[in-house]
Amino acid sequence: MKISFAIASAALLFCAVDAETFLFPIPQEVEWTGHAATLANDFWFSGAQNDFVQDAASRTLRTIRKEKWDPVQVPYEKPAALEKTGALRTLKIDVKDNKVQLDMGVDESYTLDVPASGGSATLTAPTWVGAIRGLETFSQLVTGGDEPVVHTATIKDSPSYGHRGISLDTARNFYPVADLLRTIDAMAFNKLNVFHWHVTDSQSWPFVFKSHPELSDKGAYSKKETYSPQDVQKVIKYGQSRGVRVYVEIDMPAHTAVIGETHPDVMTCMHEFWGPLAAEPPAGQLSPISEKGMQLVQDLIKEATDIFPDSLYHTGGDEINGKCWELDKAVGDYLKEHNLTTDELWVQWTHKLLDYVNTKTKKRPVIWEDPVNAAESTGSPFDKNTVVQIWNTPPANYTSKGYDVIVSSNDYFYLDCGNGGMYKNGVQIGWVGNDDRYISPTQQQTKDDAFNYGGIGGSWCAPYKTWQRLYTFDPTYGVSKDHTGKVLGVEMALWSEQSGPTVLDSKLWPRAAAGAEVFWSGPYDKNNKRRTLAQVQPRFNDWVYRLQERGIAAMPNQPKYCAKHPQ
Ligand code: CP6
Repeated sequence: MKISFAIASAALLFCAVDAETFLFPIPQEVEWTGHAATLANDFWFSGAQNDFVQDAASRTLRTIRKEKWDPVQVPYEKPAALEKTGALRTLKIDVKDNKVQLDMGVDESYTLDVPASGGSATLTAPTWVGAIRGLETFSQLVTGGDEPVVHTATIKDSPSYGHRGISLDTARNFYPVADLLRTIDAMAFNKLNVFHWHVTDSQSWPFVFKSHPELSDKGAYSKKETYSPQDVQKVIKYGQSRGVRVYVEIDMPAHTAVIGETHPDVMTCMHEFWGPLAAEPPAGQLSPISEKGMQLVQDLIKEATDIFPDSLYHTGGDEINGKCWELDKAVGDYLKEHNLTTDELWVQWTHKLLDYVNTKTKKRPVIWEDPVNAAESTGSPFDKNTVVQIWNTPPANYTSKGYDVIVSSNDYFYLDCGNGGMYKNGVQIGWVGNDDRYISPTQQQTKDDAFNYGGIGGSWCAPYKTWQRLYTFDPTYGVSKDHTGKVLGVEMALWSEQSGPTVLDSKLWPRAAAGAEVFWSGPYDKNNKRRTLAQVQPRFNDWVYRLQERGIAAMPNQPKYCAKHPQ
């Protein structure tokens, strides 16, 4: 008994070479059987109790019937060399909880058992969301194009981080709904699960609010470049059925100049000369002392939080400009009268906004790190229920103060880097590498990888963030052991000053896939070793072809020559 067990597991080990894994992101545990099953003509799924799972099953079937894909660079055994052991007829789906809300903390784990003998496979998951992740993996087990085979294996999988997102700015340039939906598809292929919709900014207001239609009437680039309530529902539902949460950010009090087109009385510093007054033109910031302004803010939050089912709501809060308020007559007088600094006034205003979210909506607020920093340094910290989205500083800054965080370090995850500097009226408005900081001092452990693989350059947007650079990130780097749970996850950001629908896919993919693997599979392997770039490279190259095959216009990683001559 013992001996035959030992032989069996030795055989399993023999077949379970890492190199055979062409799955992406790599599952936590895979045991290959070394056999492939053919796909029966009448292959079908059974047991799906939930509409989303049924939809996912139909999509999976379409994908595996249509897809013409074989790994070319990952060394693997071609099906002909494997002993084909029969046809796979069914995938039995067994889900415990078909009703759970798609939300923070939902269990996404699954077990997929595709027996060497074919016949019937099983996908077991505690929740329907896990089943959707498992179906994605199942689709990836199929190779062979016209004569598809299923590589048989037992897979146990679960995410390393619960919040694995992409944040998209749809205000600087507009993206049609179809582009958002395709992005959600690609996210689901990569097991990403949060779409952070940065839907408004100073330059345009595409989101149609029923309570304030004037904002998009006057503030959208055009009537066409808006998101109607129906559009928004479509995006939310599309995400839901793919296990992708959609949550929204209405950025305030900065990044709001466009509100001035219809509500000039609640704004400050709406000046043509924007240089010292805003991070980029146009200038204009909500007044922190206007009661009408606070009422407008609350109307918008009320409506936005009613529309989006997710339990997170993003309150924005980044990049406020103190001068903008100091130079405003009413605000300037107020500051003097109450003996306040602009930071203190900003923090007071933000407390009001967060109180509103906490008491009048059922949401948990997310906020950019800037106001949290101001709140902590002025001795008026926010409720620790507030989630901090970090873009500038190390996560430990906030985890050590008791906050949960979402990490979006700009020197790893800002994917927008585009056409070099932008100029207005002869003044450079950023987006060019102008200092020689090559990598965050908080991320020294990845410096060698960055050097070796071309991650050197300036700051902010520049340099272009290579997939290798994203891949070398550890979300909990520098966070003390007992605080790692405070890192809820990571978001990669596509700001759109120099991005738009024509470049959406190629800016996101395949780089966001590199991040996706780190967030799902974790930066470390089973032996607690860093997954190296050399290990992942062939599998990543293959995955790019598969994404392209599935209709994502991912940027090529290499000449096709390399795929034809893999060694
Ligand atoms: N827009 C908004 C932006 C940025 C932020 N907020 C941004 C800042 C610096 C860089 C890239 C983007 N364009 N609303 C900061 C979170 Cl390098």
